Parts: sequence; C-alpha cells; structure tokens
Amino acid sequence: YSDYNLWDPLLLTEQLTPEEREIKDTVHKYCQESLMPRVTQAFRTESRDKQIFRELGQLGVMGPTIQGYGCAGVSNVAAGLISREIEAVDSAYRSSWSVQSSLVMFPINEYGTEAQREKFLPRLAAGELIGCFGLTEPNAGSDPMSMTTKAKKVDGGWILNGRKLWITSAPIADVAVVWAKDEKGTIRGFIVERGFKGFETPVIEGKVSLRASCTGGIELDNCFVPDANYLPNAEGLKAPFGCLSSARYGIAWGAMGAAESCFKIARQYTMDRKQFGKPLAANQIVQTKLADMTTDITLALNACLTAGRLKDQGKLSHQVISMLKRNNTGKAIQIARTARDMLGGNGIVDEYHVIRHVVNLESVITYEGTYDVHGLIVGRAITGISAF
Ligand code: TGC
Ligand code: FAD
Repeated sequence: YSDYNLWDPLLLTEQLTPEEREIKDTVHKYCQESLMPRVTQAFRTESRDKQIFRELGQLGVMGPTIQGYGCAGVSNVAAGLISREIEAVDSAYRSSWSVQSSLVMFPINEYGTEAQREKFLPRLAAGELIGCFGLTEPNAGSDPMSMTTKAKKVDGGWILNGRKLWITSAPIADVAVVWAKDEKGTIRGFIVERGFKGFETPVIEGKVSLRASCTGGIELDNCFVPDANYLPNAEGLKAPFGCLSSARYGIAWGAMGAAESCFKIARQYTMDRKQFGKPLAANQIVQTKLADMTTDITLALNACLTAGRLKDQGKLSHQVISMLKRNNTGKAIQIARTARDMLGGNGIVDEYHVIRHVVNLESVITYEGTYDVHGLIVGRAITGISAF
C-alpha cells in the first residue's frame, strides 16, 4: 500500500463519526468563507467585532459539549475539531470561542444553579451575551493561589474588591466569571454582570499578538454581587482549574489548526518559488523541514483524537491535558517560525498570514499555563515532587 494522504497521513478523518465529520465540514466552510476574508484587517485594526460571537452562536458551536440550554451536546472530539478549524484562521478567534465555551459556559453549567443556567447559558450559546473569565491578577499569574481579590459575605450577597489582568474579552463582556478569596481564604466563583456598580474593564493597549481579540483588566471596587450570582458548587482552586482543563484540551487541538495553516502555506510557497534555477522545495533542507512539520502535526492531532475519546469516557487526566497543551503549542510555534523563515522576506508580511500565526502563538504558549509550568505539572506527575 503506497497511497500517501498529504493532508491527513494517519487518516484521522476516517476515524471520526459521521456527525463529527459534518461538524468539521460546516465549521471549516464558515471559517474559510467568512472569517478568513476578515482576519487581516481585523488584526491590523485590532477590531473588536462582537458580530463574530453571534455568528458562532448561529453556527451552534458555543459551549458545544453542554447538553441542553441551546447547546449542541456533541462529543469532545467534535469540540476539538471546532477549535482546530477556528484557529486555522486565527488564534484570537479561537480564544474568544474558548473563553466563552470553556471558561464561562462550562463553570455556569458545572458549578451554577439551575436558575443561573437558564438565565445565562442560552444567551451565551447564541452569542447574544459575551463572557470573560477573571483568574489572573497583576501579581498572580502562574500562581493563581496567591490572588488577592477578596469576596466578603454581606446580607443578600458579596462585596468584591480586587484587580484582574490579562482577561480575554473583558472590555466587551456582558458577564464575567470572577474568582476571589472569601474571608477564610477559600476561592469562590461569581458571575459579575455589566452594569454592576464598581465593575470596570479597561482595555490593554499595544498588544502585538492576538490583535483580533480584545484583552483587558477587571477592576472591582466594592462591587456588590447578589447571592443569585454566586456559584454555589465551586470551592477551592480546583473549580477554576476544572475550567482550565476544558480550555487547555481545546487549545491542544486549536494550536495544530494554526500549525496546519502554516505548513500548507510553506509547502505551496516553496513549490512555487524558484531560486538557483529550481523550486525551493527541490532542496533537501526544505523537504526535511516540511517532513518535520507534517510529522509533528500528524502525531499531535492523533494524540488529540485519543485524548478526546478518553475525555468522553471520563478517563483523561489533567496531567495528560498539560502534556498535550505543552507539546502542541510548543510544536505549533516552532512550525510557524520555520514556515516564516521559508517564506523569506514575504514571511513578515501579513497577507501571507504566517507571521500573524507566529505572534499569536506567542500568547498561546503563555496563557492557560505557560510552556514551562505545564512541564512542571508533568514533572510532578512523574516524580511526585512539586517543583513550583
Ligand atoms: P494544585 O495543588 O496542583 O491543585 C489544587 C487543586 O486543584 C486540582 N487541580 C485540577 N483540577 C482540575 N483540572 C486541573 N487542571 C487541575 N489542576 C489541579 C488539584 O487536584 C487540587 O485539588 P484538591 O482536591 O487536592 O484541592 O495547586 P497548585 O497551587 O500547586 O497549582 C500549581 C499550578 C502551577 C499547577 C497551577 O497553579 C497552574 O496551573 N498555574 C497556571 C495558571 C493558569 O493556567 N492560568 C490560566 C488563567 S486563564 C487563561 O489564561 C485564559 S486564556 C484563554 C484564551 O484566551 O484562550
Ligand atoms: P508569570 O507567572 O510571571 O511567568 C513568567 C515566566 O516565569 C514564564 O516563563 C513562566 O513559565 C516562568 N515561571 C513562573 N513560575 C515558574 C516556576 N515555578 N518555575 C519556572 N518558571 C516559572 N488569564 C485569565 O485569568 N483570563 C483570561 O482570559 C486570560 N487571557 C489571556 C490572554 C492573553 C493574550 C494573555 C497573554 C494572557 C491571558 N491570561 C488570562 C493570563 C495568562 O494565563 C497568564 O499570562 C499566564 O498564566 C502566565 O502568567 P504571567 O503572565 O503572570 O507570567
């Protein structure tokens, strides 16, 4: 047997269910026909286009694994395929989708009351409401347990004080899932709504990465949050970490979408461009670079597929998610940088897209736990010793 499937060497697509294949094709079509033509301009102008949330809502991909409340209730593999297709266009669009799905809808569904689910999930699923997730603080990034945002219990609710930083979608969000310590130092979760007094969300200016999504801070100044907006089933750091596990799994797939785009562009470019009287692709060094790229992508995606099937069975440990988030974002940025080099001078121009993926992936290896922090999580799983 000698057939080589250029874009899918291990025949991942054949291992999908008919429903997963249909989802992949539908999302691919929307991303390529609707997001792709807008992305270069969105990146140049740092566009904060809320319409994209509604479009993703209409497509039915928000909070895709949640059953009911206007969500599709599909498999974890289908969710991964959605992430991969969106990030093939731009990591910022995938970021907006991830935060809404994994970091806002997931905690409301997992840790919220029935009334909270009914109030927020259908509108978040439709993209009518935009959500953000506030864990990181100016002095608590890799170590969220050191957060200083406080929640004080008062009659009928809680008073929140503190500051969150690096919060995707915060400046345009209608609701924020915010994490704060109660008076005993236990981490609690709250749904803070736009319009609550003492809730501000300044924009972070000057980002060179993820310019098609909006990032900001959350400032809580004696902000009163009623009991109705307290997440009763979230207690301790494992509650926000549960959300992170869902988002990190999606990023493992998504980063490979960006890597695949860079690989496709680099292959075409080196086939078309001639130097020294022959296509660049005729050089051994160029061919082995392409071989390395597709090898890494193929292995990473097949690991994602296995992980997704395990996640559906409740057998995917968060340490393995760390392994994949670390490996796949690390490989994706290497692939993007190599592709950038293979395009020569054109590699730095946004119309060739590769440089946009490079700078975006600089955020993707940092957020949701940095490359090294995930190495330490796996290291702790191997040795039983915490090196943090
Ligand atoms: P540790 O003792 O490890 O854990 C405390 C409790 O949580 C449990 N746990 C998890 N549960 C579910 N999923 C996970 N991934 C979990 N990780 C830990 C753990 O079992 C324990 O439970 P229990 O019952 O024993 O209490 O806590 P630690 O303080 O030692 O953790 C250290 C470390 C480094 C692992 C952790 O702090 C960490 O992961 N740091 C990275 C911070 C991070 O990822 N921040 C992300 C912010 S959100 C974001 O970046 C969004 S970007 C989104 C976008 O735009 O796409
Ligand atoms: P630090 O923790 O200060 O780390 C700096 C460096 O030190 C890194 O290289 C790190 O690996 C290293 N380091 C840290 N500790 C150790 C150690 N023990 N051993 C060895 N090396 C170590 N957060 C949210 O809550 N919500 C969001 O929506 C969100 N969106 C984001 C969007 C963007 C674009 C970015 C860039 C970040 C976002 N974040 C968000 C924050 C993100 O999760 C943090 O930036 C990340 O966790 C790292 O924290 P830090 O930036 O404070 O870096």
